[in-house]
Amino acid sequence: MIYNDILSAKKEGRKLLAVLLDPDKIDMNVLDALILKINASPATHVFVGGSIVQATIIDELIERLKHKTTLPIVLFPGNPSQISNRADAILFLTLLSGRNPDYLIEHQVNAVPILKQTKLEIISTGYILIESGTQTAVQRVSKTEPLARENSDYVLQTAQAGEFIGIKLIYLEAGSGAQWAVPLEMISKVSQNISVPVIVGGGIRSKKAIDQAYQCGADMVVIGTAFENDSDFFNF
Ligand code: 1GP
Repeated sequence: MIYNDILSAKKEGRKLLAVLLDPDKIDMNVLDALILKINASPATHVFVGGSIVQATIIDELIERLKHKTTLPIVLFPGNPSQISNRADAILFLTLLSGRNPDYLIEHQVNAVPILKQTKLEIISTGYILIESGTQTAVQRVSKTEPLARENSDYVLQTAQAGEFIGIKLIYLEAGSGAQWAVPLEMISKVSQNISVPVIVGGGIRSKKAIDQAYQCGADMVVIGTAFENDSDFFNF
């Protein structure tokens, strides 16, 4: 089970790295070469998702990934149309930082009949969007405001509320291509004061930034744009 492995990794201090593939941005003609690079990289998981993606492209992408990599494929969906039976698991997201009922419960309810047709492992995830300099796609699509960078106490309070509700992971998100990544001090505060694993993503563009996030307590780091822009990004 993917979640149990994330828990074991946290316990053992084994840091995890997810490569995020956005089907809208991937050039399917070079996919095989990209997968080879992912296999040669330190990545431990492949996340698949984006804000607007069509389901048919997702199925094809995952099918091809499954043939060429043994890494777990985890859906990171923007909405219920992005569910594919071919993946291994799904981050079942609740946008805890926002106050838009569609992203707090409406999409989740609509996803149930689709999920019931699949064997996907469902991993309940509290998704917390943090202000990152410019408006990001998540903000635009979800019509919600991110939480302030300066207020890590409130971010922690939000993560703790998620934990009390019963979520299994906290995802601190600056947004894809973010100008500023999640503040390191915020990662420390949250990871030291909750017991579920912490994923951090958005605007992380260097090995140094990955390592700093780990040192501050991130259990998993997500890399999207840096690998999209440079398929040799992981040659460090
Ligand atoms: C976005 O956290 C992910 O949801 C990854 O962000 O594209 O900035 O790496 P980047």
